[in-house]
Amino acid sequence: MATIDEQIQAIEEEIFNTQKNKATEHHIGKLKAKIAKLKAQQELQRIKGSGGGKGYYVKKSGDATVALVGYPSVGKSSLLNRLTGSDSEVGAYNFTTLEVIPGVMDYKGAKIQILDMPGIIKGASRGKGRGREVITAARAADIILLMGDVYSYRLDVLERELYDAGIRLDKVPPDITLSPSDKGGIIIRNTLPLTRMTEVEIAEILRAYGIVNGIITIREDIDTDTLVDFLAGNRIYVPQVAVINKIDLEYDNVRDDIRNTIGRDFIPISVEEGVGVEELKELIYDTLGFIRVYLKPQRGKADMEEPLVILEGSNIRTVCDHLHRDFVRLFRYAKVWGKSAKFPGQSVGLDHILADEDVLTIVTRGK
Ligand SMILES: Nc1nc2c(ncn2[C@@H]2O[C@H](COP(=O)(O)OP(=O)(O)O)[C@@H](O)[C@H]2O)c(=O)[nH]1
Ligand SMILES: [Mg+2]
Repeated sequence: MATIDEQIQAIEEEIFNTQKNKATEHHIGKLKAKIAKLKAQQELQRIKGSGGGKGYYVKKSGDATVALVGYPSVGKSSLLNRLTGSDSEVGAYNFTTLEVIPGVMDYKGAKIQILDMPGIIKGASRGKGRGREVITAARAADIILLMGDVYSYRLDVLERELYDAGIRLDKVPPDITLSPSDKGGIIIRNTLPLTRMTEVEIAEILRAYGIVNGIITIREDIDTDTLVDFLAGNRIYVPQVAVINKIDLEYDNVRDDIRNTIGRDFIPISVEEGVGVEELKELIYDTLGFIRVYLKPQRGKADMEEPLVILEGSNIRTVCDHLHRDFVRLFRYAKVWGKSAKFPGQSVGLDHILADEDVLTIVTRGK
């Protein structure tokens, strides 16, 4: 039997060789849906395949996690050591880092966990090298730091590996909603013209995912991949920061080539000489987006000197976890003053989302 890759290729050829007109639209839609389904199958195999072997589980510590993803020997371990003062083994040869090594960077009151990972190589998303472990850790990160150096700077290839593992960099989830129903077929509603997919294709892909009835509302000009991302539902959307290391070694000659190749902003750094490292810390901090929350004891004044620094979008539960693990268990309610409160001193629960400069009192049951 042909492999999934071969089957996909055969269908792609068939599409390529089919005249595109009204009469064949339905047929092509079906073929595209078939490809979408095969890709989904392939992914499932990958995920199952990664069930064996030892996966890395790095306990989250700190307020946010940054995963260093890069080729072997670009300076990931050196950077971790420079940012956090930890001691990750630095080697002059490939594959020095065999496991995920965490360190914590203290910056402007935030504790940011940095994960040094084994170098990623082509085929990582299919489990090559330590690919699986890297990808598991990367999926749990709040930021992915793509790292190359003046010799290995194909960050576009790294991004492709992450993409194939379901990780979407600097993207937001598709603006699509689906309300399934028992009958009535598939109804497509779009709030703007769709230029990249026909209704037939959309319906076929939905059917390939087992959806035969329901209303799908589409609010962007989607393509097949975006629709499949939505239907697969297991994609990770995460911001990225890119660096190119070792600019102390020839940089002027390769600068333009690097720019053209990676097609995104990056910070040129030299870990060895400490160039660009402060700028990188700042960018990591800004990209993560932190807010400050002031704690006020039940009786007494808020501590306006030392805010708690937490990630934007955090709720009261995050704060409780932060303070002490008993706080969630003993939690009764919290009172909030500031931008997130409907009125000063509003009583809220664990799921309440906080805003910058909120003042917060947590009321617990007596122990
Ligand atoms: N010239 C130069 N060498 C560096 C720099 N950063 C790291 N290295 C060297 O590159 C090699 C690989 O570094 P390492 O941190 O182990 O890379 P990793 O495999 O990505 O973790 C080591 O010999 C480092 O000393 C840099 O900024 N400039
Ligand atoms: Mg290393």
